[in-house]
Amino acid sequence: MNRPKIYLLALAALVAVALWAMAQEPAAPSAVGNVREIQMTAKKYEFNPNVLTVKKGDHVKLIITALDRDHGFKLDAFGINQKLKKGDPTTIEFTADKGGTFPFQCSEFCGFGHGKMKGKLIVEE
Ligand SMILES: [Cu+2]
Repeated sequence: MNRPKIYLLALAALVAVALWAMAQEPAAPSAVGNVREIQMTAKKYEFNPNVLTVKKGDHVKLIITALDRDHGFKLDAFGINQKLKKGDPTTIEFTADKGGTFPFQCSEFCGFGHGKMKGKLIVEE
């Protein structure tokens, strides 16, 4: 065999291995729900978006960035209470395994409007 042919064979083998490796990627943790990635921001005194709608069974990945100061994200129904450091995107993951409407709120006192800094998660059955 001449050299170019060997290189081509080696390249083909590499491509085959790469394709095989991609095909072996583990399936999503739950076969039922989809992964829902939602970007949010938090600032005095609102979350944006402040209404989140997902489907029951979805694996929810919230990526929240506090813009103006530290805030918090508290979603009691799913046992979540996470501090959000200003400027650092914080990832919060959970599985929406029950249907309904669940309030969330800021859990880090951030000023006179803190008590009004809230939103809701709607999990559709
Ligand atoms: Cu607050």
